[in-house]
Amino acid sequence: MAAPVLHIGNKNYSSWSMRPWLALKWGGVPFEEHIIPLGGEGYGRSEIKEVRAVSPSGRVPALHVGDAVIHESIAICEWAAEKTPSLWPADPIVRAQARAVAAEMHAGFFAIRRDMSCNVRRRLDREPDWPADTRTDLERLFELWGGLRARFGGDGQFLFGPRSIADAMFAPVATRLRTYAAKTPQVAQSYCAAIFADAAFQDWERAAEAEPWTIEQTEALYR
Ligand SMILES: N[C@@H](CCC(=O)N[C@@H](CS)C(=O)NCC(=O)O)C(=O)O
Repeated sequence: MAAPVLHIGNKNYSSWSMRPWLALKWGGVPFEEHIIPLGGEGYGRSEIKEVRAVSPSGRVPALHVGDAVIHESIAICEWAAEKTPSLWPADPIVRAQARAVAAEMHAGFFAIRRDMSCNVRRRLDREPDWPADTRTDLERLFELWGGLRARFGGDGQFLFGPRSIADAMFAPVATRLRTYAAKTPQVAQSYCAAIFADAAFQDWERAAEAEPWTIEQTEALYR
């Protein structure tokens, strides 16, 4: 069978695409990627024609495996873990906790997602003055990362020690903290540094930096 194809958005802007892309890379699962530049006609309404053609939700990422289509970032990460179970922690209870925080990221942190739009290559000089709900999200994020590192980090550098899908889910958030110059506690800083030092993350980042496309509404934030 031909290699699965992961349809993704621009690497600079598509945080949801980064997550399964990292999980597949970390899991050593072979795949091809196909980038659909986001922005333009239909963007923000799940109505980009090229996305609709490959994804039933009108959103990327979507993984094509033979004639099956798997959409939703977390489902693609789970598919990667079917191939490479070590993408989740081995202990069933710890694994459930890793799934819980991955689900929390997938279903929550709305204010961070609203106010800190993913823009991998951008760097603000000064942190914006966040509304209360964004500050609450940031506090929860730092509490969550700090708690997991203290309880499960052990000798590893990631949330549950070695890299897991939980880290794939939070990796784009690390870039958002960097983009928007967010004041970050020490434990979160060293966690972000571990993400930024990861070889697969760096491949993604280099590609994001080299992309020719810009999404003006994201670039205009806090200008
Ligand atoms: N819940 C979806 C979210 C996917 C999503 O929102 N993707 C964005 C790109 S990061 C998208 O396709 N946007 C197209 C649009 O807004 O029209 C997932 O986890 O995969």
